[in-house]
Amino acid sequence: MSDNDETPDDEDVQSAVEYLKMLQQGNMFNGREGLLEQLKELAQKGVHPLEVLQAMRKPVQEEPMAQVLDSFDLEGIAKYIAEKGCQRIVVMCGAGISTSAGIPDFRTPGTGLYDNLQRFNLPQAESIFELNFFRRNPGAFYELAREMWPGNFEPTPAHYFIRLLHEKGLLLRCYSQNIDSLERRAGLPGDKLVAAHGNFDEAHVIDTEPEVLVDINELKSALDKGEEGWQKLREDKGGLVKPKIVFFGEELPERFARLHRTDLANCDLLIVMGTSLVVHPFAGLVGYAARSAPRLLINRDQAGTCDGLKFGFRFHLAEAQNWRDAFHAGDCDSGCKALSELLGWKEDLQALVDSKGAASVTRAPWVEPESQ
Ligand code: CNA
Repeated sequence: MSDNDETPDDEDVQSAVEYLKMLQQGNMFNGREGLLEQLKELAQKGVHPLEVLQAMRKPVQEEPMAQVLDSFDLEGIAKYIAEKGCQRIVVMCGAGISTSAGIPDFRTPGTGLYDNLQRFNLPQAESIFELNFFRRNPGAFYELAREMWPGNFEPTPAHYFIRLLHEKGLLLRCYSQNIDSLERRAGLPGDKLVAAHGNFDEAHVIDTEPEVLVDINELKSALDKGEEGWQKLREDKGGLVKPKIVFFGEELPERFARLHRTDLANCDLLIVMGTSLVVHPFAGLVGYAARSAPRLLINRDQAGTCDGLKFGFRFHLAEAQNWRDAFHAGDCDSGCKALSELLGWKEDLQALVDSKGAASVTRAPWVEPESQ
C-alpha cells in the first residue's frame, strides 16, 4: 500500500491487479462474483486482495476426533483398509499420476508445462488454458493439444492401482483433474470416473448456446493439417472448435456437480495422488470427505494442508490435532506399489501393469462377489 490512500502507488495497483488475476484463474470466485468485483475496485486503490481475504477469513476450527489410524503412514492406511473392510474409497488425482507416462504436469519447476511454454510467447503461462486468450490466439493451444492428444501415452502403475481398487470392489469413485483419459485407458469403467476438468472425448464450438458438439476426430484431423486445417474447421462450424476440456473460468461438468458432495460424504477412505491441490473447486473436495474417513496424500510434496485449504490435511500438525491424515512423500507409482504390497496385492497390480489391464483380479475377501 502506498502511504497516501488517495493516490495509490502504481506498483501497488499493478501487484494487486496481477495477484487478483491469478486468483481468478484458479476459479476462486466461481459463485462469488460480488466479492470479485469488490476486490477489483479495491485493487485499483492499491489494496492487495490478500489483505482483504485474510481479514475476512474466519478461523476454521475442526474439533479433533478420536484417532482412527494406528499410524499415520501407508502401514496405518493398509491396516485400516483390511480391518474396516473398506468398500467406498474415493480417489482424487492430478497431473502427477501421469508424469511417469511422459506427460508433464503444470507446476513442477523445470519440467512442468508452465516452465516450458516460452515458444508460445504467452503473456503468462496460464493464458494457454484461458478462453479469452484462445479466442484471440488459438494456435498456441492447438499446438499443445496436438502434443498432449490421448493415444500417444500409456497408463502408469498409479492408474492401474486405481483400476485395482475397482477390481477389488473397493472404489466408490475416482475424481481426476487430468485430461489425458489414462484412467479409462487403464480399464476403469466410465461410471467410476469423474473427469472433473473434461477430456478429449468430445469437442464443441465455443460460445454456442445451445452447445454445438463436433466429432472429436474431426477436430483431430483438422489439427493434423496445421493452421489451414483449424481455420477451415472454424469456417465450417461457424466458430472455434475446442476439445471439451475445462479452461480457467469455465464451469465444471454437470456430473462433477451432481456426484461430489454425496460421494465424499459417503467415502470410507480418501486417497489423493499427484496434485498440488491449488485449482478450485476441485481442491475443496478434500474438505468434504466424511470426518471419520482417513485421508492419504501420495505426492512428491505436501499439498492441501489445513493452513491453506478449508478442512484440509492435518498430517503436519501434532498428533493430538490429527486423527486421520497420512502423507506419503514420494512418487505416485512407488507409493501405489508399496500400498498394494502391504495389502498383499503386489502381484495383482503387477499383473494389471504387465497385461496392460487385461489380467483378471479377484475381489477383496470382504467384498461380495459381483452378481452375474
Ligand atoms: P500440478 O499443479 O502441476 O501439480 C502436480 C503435483 O504432482 C505437484 O505437487 C508435483 O510435485 C506432483 N508430482 C508430479 N509428478 C509426480 C509423481 N510422479 N509422483 C508424485 N507426485 C508428483 O497439477 P494438478 O493436477 O494439481 O493441477 C491441476 C491441473 C493440471 C488440471 O487442470 C489438469 O487438467 C492439468 N494437467 C493435466 C495433465 C494431464 O492430464 N496429464 C497434465 C498437465 C496438467
